[in-house]
Amino acid sequence: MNQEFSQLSQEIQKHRSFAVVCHKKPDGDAVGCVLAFASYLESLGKQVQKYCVDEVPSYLSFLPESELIKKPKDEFWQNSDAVVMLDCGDLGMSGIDREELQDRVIVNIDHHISNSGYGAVNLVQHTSAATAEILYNYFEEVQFKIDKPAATNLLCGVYTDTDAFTNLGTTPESLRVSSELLKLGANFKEITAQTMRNKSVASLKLWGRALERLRFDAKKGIAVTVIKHTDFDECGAEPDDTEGVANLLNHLSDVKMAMVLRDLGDGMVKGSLRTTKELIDVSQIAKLMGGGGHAKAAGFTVKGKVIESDNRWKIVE
Ligand SMILES: [Mn+2]
Repeated sequence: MNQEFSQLSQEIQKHRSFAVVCHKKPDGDAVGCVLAFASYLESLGKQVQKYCVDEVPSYLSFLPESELIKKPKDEFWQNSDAVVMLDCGDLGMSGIDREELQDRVIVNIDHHISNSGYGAVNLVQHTSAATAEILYNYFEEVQFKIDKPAATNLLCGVYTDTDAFTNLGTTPESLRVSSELLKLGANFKEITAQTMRNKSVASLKLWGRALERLRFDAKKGIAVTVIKHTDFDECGAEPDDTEGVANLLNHLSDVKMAMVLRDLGDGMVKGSLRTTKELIDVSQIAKLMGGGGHAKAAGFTVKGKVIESDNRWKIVE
């Protein structure tokens, strides 16, 4: 067995009770992994509780047993032997106070390139499209029998982290794993319906405004649009619906970088940057603006307001 897998399996044998945690603002990979890994630990007769500092978003509530994910700080949390961190690039991503994590055995399973290996045991593979892909391979090695609910949970992770198998994270391995999970009975229909075909009329109205205001600088290859704070009320949309706009702009051809500027209405402007180009790292641009993020998706918040001049959007003081 691969050394990292056997270290993980040995570490798990040492403990009796586990808190299984994912990152704050959980996505499909985070929630799917918590549920799948908890079911694996339960199959070994361990005591398990699933945690996240934030609620599971409603579009992921179809995932089997997602309603059992709690906020940390209960008695089980205080007394569990080990904490399994899933899909957390660093301890901060979990949203849990560092002090609360001190002196605890931490098991770190993740695919973020920035992961520093903060656990007592680390299973970090940054070439994996999703943490769920790593879990699948681990389960195969330790011969954990993946049932239908676990297959759905894991496939949801790979499917959402690859943006429905369209982003550059998608590899032959992620497709192989997905194919195996389908064979095991993952509910693909439900996954696509809930995670991709899940838009509200309100969010599409918001997208309509953003598309109408889209400006394209052909020389620089940059597409920019604006969402005003009054749009949310007028469309009945939620601030979360803005993320969808940024991803939508990734579908434009001949665009090197797409940017959504959100006028927050309190003198601040929030920018979301996206690219699909292999050689472009938008986190560097976000950093120049005092923000940060990933190479393909990043953001910043600055003081100012957005105005239009010369058919372009500008942030002014
Ligand atoms: Mn992930």
